[in-house]
Amino acid sequence: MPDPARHAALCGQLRSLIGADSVLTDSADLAPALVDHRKLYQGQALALLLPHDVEAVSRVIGWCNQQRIGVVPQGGNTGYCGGATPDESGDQLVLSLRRLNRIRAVDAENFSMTAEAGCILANVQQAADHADRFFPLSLGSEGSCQIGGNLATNAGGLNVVRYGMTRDLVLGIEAVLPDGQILSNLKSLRKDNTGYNLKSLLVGSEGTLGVITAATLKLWPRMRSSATAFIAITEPAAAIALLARLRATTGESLSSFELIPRIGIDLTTRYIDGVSDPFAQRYAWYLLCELTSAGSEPLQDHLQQLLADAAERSEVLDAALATSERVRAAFWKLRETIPEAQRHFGPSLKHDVSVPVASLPRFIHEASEWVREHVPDGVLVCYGHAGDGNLHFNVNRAEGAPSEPFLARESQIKRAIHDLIARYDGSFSAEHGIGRFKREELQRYASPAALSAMRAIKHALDPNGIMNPGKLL
Ligand code: FAD
Ligand code: 2HG
Ligand code: ZN
Repeated sequence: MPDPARHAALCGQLRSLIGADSVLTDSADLAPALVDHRKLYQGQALALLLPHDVEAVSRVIGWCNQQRIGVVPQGGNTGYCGGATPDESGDQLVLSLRRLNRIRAVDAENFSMTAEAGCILANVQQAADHADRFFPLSLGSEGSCQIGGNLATNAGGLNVVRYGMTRDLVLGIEAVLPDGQILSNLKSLRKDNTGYNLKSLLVGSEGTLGVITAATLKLWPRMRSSATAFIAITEPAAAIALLARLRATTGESLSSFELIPRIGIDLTTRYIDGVSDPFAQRYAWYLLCELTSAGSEPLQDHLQQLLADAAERSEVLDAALATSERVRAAFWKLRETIPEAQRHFGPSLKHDVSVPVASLPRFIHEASEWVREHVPDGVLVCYGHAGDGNLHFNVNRAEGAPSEPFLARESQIKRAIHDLIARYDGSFSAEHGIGRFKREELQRYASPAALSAMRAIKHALDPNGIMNPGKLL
């Protein structure tokens, strides 16, 4: 049971530690921070903390460690696994990074930038652009997720096929460790083999090993030419054949390769304003593919030639090349709003899975057959980052079907899909992380050696278990 007198005393101490304006306890202020983006979890909290700088974060975490109070770091709260939501006890603190939102430096010559954790991803991209540089991390949530949240989840997104996940985009990190110490390593070095790689350990640790407060990020030259195509294909196997040829012939310029099913177009054209089908005819599967370059290669000609060859092999059925920035943006809007359209359509079960790229068609076939046979009240909405072997193998409730019996079978459906993924040597969490949502999955599918190493790391850095308790492990 929460003890109001104790809570009031603790909040009083917090106010003297980081300032009264940084400790919110009013229920209206707290409400948005207590529920996750998918509305799977509704938590309670002692207070919402809004520190102004890394020193204040350090004071709070050191104090929480002494008091044995759990802290839940929160970025843009767009995560899919309930990682940024406090538990139901009302004893935890939510620590929002939103006031740490300064771009500290952009070094165009060194192709690097130092940004505080609370910077919105779109603002980081924009700051790079202003310096004639490019920061490649791109997600549908980029207008609200924070770079600290991207680092903490090791976010993937739309450009991984070329640039890698968030971990591959980081040169240095600043973080507050669970005992309150500030780990400050914002060096912008490309080479630095000095001991264990703490930066890589903190990236993807989902707030369980410390609070990321800033990072030095890699930048690339600004892209000057691009070729974007919306392509209708016969089947997923054609996507993988085309992917291999694109990679082999375009060198490094392939930056996105997204698979979209027919239902992705049906849902977005139905629910999202301004989305239209690029073709007059209906097809079963589509690709959204983009080549980019900092130089002036004739990417459009190259892509057109490749698509013509693929059409001769009967892999490609139709293709629309973006002839203007407006058309390109429309293609991307269709892809990026599939999650939102899915939400309008009704409840869904999400499976963020990956398999080796070459196994993708076989997995889609086998898993789709399973869904067809075993989930008659569900509709498969399977799309994603095919260039990385990452599918959002989601199942929506079929129109008109009752929600309750559909949702009641979530764990049975999840088990079947994740067991199949394990047989493919795949991952049950390709890019969204573990949080609270996939904790049991980690226990089931991770090897005993991996689990005991993870527990040992957690215990060594956070012996009192104050950082994001109940998440990941
Ligand atoms: P939050 O949701 O606030 O937090 C996520 C986790 O990180 C929590 O465990 C939290 O405790 C921890 N955390 C946050 N900030 C810090 C910090 N500074 N220090 C330590 N821990 C911290 N994800 C992808 O990978 N690829 C996609 O393509 C993608 N597309 C999306 C599209 C939409 C429309 C939406 C809604 C989400 C999408 N996501 C995607 C999921 C989500 O946006 C990412 O996981 C994102 O990286 C989360 O960032 P955030 O700032 O919202 O973090
Ligand atoms: C995407 O790729 C996101 O659009 C969200 O990762 C996926 O909602 C989903 O399942
Ligand atoms: Zn995704």
